[in-house]
Amino acid sequence: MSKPLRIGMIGYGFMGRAHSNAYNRVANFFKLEHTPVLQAVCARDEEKAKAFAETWGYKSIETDWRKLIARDDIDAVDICTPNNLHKEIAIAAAQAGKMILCEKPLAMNVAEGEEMCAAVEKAGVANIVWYNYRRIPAVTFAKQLIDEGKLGRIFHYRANFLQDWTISADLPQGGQGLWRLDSAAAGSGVTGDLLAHCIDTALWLNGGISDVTAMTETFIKERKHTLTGKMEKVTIDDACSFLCHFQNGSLGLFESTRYARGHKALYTLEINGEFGSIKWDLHDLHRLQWFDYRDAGNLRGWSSIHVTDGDHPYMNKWWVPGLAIGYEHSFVHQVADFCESLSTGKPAGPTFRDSLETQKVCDAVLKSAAEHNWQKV
Ligand code: SOE
Repeated sequence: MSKPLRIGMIGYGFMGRAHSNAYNRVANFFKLEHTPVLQAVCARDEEKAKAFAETWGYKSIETDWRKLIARDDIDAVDICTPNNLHKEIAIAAAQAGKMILCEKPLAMNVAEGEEMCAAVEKAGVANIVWYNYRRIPAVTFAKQLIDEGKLGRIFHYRANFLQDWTISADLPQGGQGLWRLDSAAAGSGVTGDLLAHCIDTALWLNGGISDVTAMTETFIKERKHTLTGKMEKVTIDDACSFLCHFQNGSLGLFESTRYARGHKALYTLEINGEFGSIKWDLHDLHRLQWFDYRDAGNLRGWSSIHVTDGDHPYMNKWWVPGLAIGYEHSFVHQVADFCESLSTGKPAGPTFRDSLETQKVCDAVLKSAAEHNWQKV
């Protein structure tokens, strides 16, 4: 007998759509005891909330997030707002005893993240952060291979997240869709928006980071602010690169920018170990590039594993072997794992506590870039 997990979604942008799609799809493909029900969506603009509810099948709307949290027909709150609202909403939701699914990054900074962790842990409510790339089957498969020791000792971890959508100086900052350029709403630029994804995956695959040294740049110094109509200083990082040491002794190299002409969402990672290496690329997301030094010398070479077999992570839930799935499925997998965790009682990561570690790396990266030095995490 299925138990409804009544979702109250706050926010309705790009991520609101990705999450709603996942809630709608999951029960068609995964056998779950707890299944999401789209109970209410909340947006300040009533017409927009109604239109969103109609498109995605939410049963009702709210225009004040406090009212949504107070409702006793909501089990879980999904926070899809700009980052500056995560803390207040999450703490209020935890105090109201709601489970929480929070968009990434967890918070504006570590101090906020710590308060959020304390709130969910005190309330004892299930919580998760939407670092979705862990649940792309090829990335999950990489985790399996590493945990099985297939790469041996790890020497290098390299990741990039490259985009090019903010190169025009005419692009304003602030407001709908453009809050990512406004540090008052986003906290940081590419560090919290893009590198946070790379860091979450890295911590999951390769363990903790002990120290970092970083550089950031803001290429366009002033942009018109959508809300004030005035030219205002841009205080987000447009680009950020950092070096780090992992606790396992390996070296890390990370780069992210929104100024890499030609790249829309090129998230790549490469890990080099004692016995082999793996490479993955979001533009070719169902493939894992694999090199095994232990293969016979005359056969040794990079192979491209099509991660679409029934014995690859999540794939037996979808189509027949060989048929690929895409970006949106990572969100479906996250919902499936979250629902499953409610049955098993074993938390699905990344929890708020896990994501606080990512936040600590982000804060250390930004501090290092500001002070031109190495920072301990
Ligand atoms: C920014 O363009 C963005 O949408 C991020 O906010 C997402 O987290 C990332 O997955 C794709 O790029």
